[in-house]
Amino acid sequence: MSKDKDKDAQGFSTRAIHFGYDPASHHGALNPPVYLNATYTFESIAQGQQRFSGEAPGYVYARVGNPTQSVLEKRLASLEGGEAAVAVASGIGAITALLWSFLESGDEIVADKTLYGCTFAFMEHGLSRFGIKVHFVDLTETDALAGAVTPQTRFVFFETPTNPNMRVINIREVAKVAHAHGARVIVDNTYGTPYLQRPLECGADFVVHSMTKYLSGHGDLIAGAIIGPADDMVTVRTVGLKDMTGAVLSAFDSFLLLRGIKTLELRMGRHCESALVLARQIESHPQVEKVYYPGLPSHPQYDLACKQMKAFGGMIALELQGGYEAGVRFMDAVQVAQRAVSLGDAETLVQHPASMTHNNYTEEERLAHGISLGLARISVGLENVEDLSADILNALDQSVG
Ligand code: 4LM
Repeated sequence: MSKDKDKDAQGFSTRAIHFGYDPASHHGALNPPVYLNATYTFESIAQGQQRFSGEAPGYVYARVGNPTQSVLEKRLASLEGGEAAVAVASGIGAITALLWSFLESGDEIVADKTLYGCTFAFMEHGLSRFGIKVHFVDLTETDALAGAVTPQTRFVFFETPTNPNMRVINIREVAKVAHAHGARVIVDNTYGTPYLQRPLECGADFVVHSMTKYLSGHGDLIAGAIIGPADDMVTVRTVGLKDMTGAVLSAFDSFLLLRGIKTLELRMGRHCESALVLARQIESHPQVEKVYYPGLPSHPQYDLACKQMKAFGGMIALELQGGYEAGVRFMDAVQVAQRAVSLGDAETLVQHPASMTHNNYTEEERLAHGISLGLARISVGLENVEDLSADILNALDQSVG
């Protein structure tokens, strides 16, 4: 462990490839072995009792932890600059395990007005059934936060950039206001990834991820993570994960994530470069009404994005002049890009948020939360940018009715 602490000073990819694993302790195996165990043996009943009570270290049962998963958790904590991490079975599993660990009936949350559809459904329609109130405000206006926080506010929750409309929220400013009112800050860093931004270093208390996306990078698994203070992560593991959600990540998916994370820096570099090229081309296309990409000077939070993010990510949203019908024609016309939800894969993906990822908002909620019917979303993949550009520009030409 002390060896790993020294490694904190190493670069992002060096840590993404090595941190938290010592081959010498595993027969020299270059990659962490996949421990396919549901349960673990004890040398004596006394030893088992000590492990269960937390007096002695060691594994007891794989719903609580697994050695392959532990390597992944150490690596995630290092990359996000946090004390500890808990890996779980999905992004929604991460958000629910964290919140179920700490919330009580009567508590309140302030959340940004734009959230991934199932996160919104959990907060608006799920938590409200258990006496927890969620206030949705526009967190790009920090003043709105001060007006929504009450003595009952336990958490402030947001994505940045937001899914799907790419609003960028000032993590430092929100953390300042939240902390002044005794609330803790959770940032969903799925779009950003720890390579582009590290919310904990900007004052956030917790980071959550859908690791299904860029961290996996290959569209072959569903996973999530929570990163934060070590004592809180013990609570999340023993309450939110073990008892309240059971959302355990498999050892094999932990292995695949360790494999994917090794190339996160390389992949993000390519995603960001290609997305910036495409965003500029899309913005100057005559059929396009509006492009939402934080790397364009026309983006309302461009200056903030330049300061808060290392680059601007691989996600673009756009609205066409012909509205919804034109958007559908555009998405139906792509040939290299694939029509699918999810994001962060090698393949470029296009989808229609209003009817797909954000369809659990009612129409009124969707409009109130700033997600238009005509919005189309692109997750820019790793294909050659010339091919993507030809495909997207051709599809934009085809969007004319
Ligand atoms: C999608 N997103 O947008 P799991 N947080 C953010 C997300 O975008 C997602 C989740 C959490 C999409 C899924 C179909 C910012 C998911 C939830 O799907 O539970 O790993 O993550 O296309």
